[in-house]
Amino acid sequence: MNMGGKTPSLWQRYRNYFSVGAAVTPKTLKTHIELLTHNFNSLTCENHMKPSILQPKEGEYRFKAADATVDFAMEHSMLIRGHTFVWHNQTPDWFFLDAGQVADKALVVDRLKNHINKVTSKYNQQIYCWDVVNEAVEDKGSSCLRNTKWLECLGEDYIKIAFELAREEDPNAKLFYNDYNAVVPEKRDKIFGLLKDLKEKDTPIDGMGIQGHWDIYNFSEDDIRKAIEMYASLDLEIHITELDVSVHDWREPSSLKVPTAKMLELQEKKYDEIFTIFREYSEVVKSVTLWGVADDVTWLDGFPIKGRKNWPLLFDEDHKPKGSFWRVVDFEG
Ligand code: HAH
Repeated sequence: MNMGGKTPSLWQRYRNYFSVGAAVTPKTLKTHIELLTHNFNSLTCENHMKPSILQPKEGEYRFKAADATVDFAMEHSMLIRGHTFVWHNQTPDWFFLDAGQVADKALVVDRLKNHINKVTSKYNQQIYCWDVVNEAVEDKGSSCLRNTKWLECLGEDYIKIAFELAREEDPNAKLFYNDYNAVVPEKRDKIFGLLKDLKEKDTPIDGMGIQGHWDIYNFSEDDIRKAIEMYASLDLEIHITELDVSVHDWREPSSLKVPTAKMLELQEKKYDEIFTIFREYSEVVKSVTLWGVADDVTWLDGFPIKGRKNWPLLFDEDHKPKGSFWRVVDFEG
């Protein structure tokens, strides 16, 4: 594509389809400014809006890093996706304890309400949607809900309760359920069942967040299509919330310091296919967020294998557009 020497802007390329976001850390907000402002019109805090950071001790709120992200987004007219209120990780134990014992339901609900109230009243004009509940569904086996402290303290209704509190506290925000492996048939069917049940019980839920932590090997276009169609059939908006495409098979060890040509070639093909599907479904897919900005800073360097370098994003370690980037912006229209 000839752009007269200028790299096209991702978000402008997609302005007729969906918003294009990136997850940021307090560091990348400073080190990746050019890429961020040129390519993205939505931000998610990778960690800094999680309960363990916003309220590490009861009543002690730490808004500094979240504020910096919100200020940056406002300055550059970007949207912000809020991530997250109810999750089994990065949530301090005090939420669930009362004098060393498991707290009763009323107390935990009250704490969740206070947390949501404090955060949404601070940012209510700025954060347009929230991942209210993250990763509540069990990957394998017959049980639907993951065994978590939320489930233990609040019972099976906890997801509905969380959405109701969020709606009450921030009536204007779009409220999402968010999960990984959300296109894998076994888990997809469970998530679908959960969402259907929530809708039937008039739960105020607006959307489904498909995380999209995918890789270059295990991939089915049909699974992605089918999942989008199923969730959308429940009258839910779809966001792709945490997209990255790992160049490694899940737990395959690697000591590579640079990606192989083959890896990059497969990755380009995947990104091309994925974004082609998203464009096809842009009636329902309203936002696509990459889980990071460029390959120099990615959570996948530490997950699921610590120290295994990965290159899952659209910009390389020097912040240059990769082949995958060019494939994503190269389409008619
Ligand atoms: C996500 N979990 C979380 O939603 C996000 O908050 C975190 O920063 C990184 C990833 C993904 C995940 C997974 O893909 C497989 C197993 C557990 C968790």
